[in-house]
Amino acid sequence: MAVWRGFECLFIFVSLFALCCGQWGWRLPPGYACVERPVQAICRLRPNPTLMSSEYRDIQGIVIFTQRITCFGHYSLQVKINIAGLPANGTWDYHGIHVHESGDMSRGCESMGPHYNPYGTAHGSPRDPESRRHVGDFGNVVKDPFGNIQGALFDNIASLVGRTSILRRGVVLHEMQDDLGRGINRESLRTGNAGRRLACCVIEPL
Ligand SMILES: *[C@@H]1O[C@H](CO)[C@@H](O)[C@H](O)[C@H]1NC(C)=O
Ligand SMILES: [Cu+2]
Ligand SMILES: [Zn+2]
Repeated sequence: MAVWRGFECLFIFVSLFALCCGQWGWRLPPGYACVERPVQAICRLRPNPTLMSSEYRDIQGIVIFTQRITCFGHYSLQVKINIAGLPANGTWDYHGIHVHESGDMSRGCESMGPHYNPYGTAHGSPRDPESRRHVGDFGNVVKDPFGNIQGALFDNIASLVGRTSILRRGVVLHEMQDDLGRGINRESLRTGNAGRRLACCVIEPL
């Protein structure tokens, strides 16, 4: 009986510890209850005003971020992308899309800075490990022949919570395909040669 009581106590102790202190160094933002809940954010894409070419002036879009948070940490970030108004020129085209460092749109998409890169790593693919990509590297989305982009992706590195949160930073849609760090020049490991910034927005909590 005494032995069984011991195990029971240990079990209860371990359960309580897991419930209250299970975040293992990851601190819950203030006001967050220790229950699973979704956190959401939204970004409303607008055409880059500093871009001179008229073919990209009608871009409109929404990016919705959803992430489930528990006291043990967070689940991967779901990113839903819905964009219209790109050239309806009959071709399928890849366009790089990233989270950039700053939510500053005072000079259009140019003031949003480089890819969000809190760990000082090289540019890469969203499927690369944390040490070989930027936090902001979402890779490419595909534009259909009618000028629409519809997609959803999951990311295990970018997050809406914690010290390296992407909240209030920028989303930038590019003119060219992101080479995911596999290009032949130095720029490949900085920007993926994704070219000009067509549209952008600030990630706002929802
Ligand atoms: C079609 O539009 C895309 C931009 O989405 C552009 O990159 C591509 O060069 C255009 N293709 C043609 C054939 O004009
Ligand atoms: Cu970018
Ligand atoms: Zn990058």
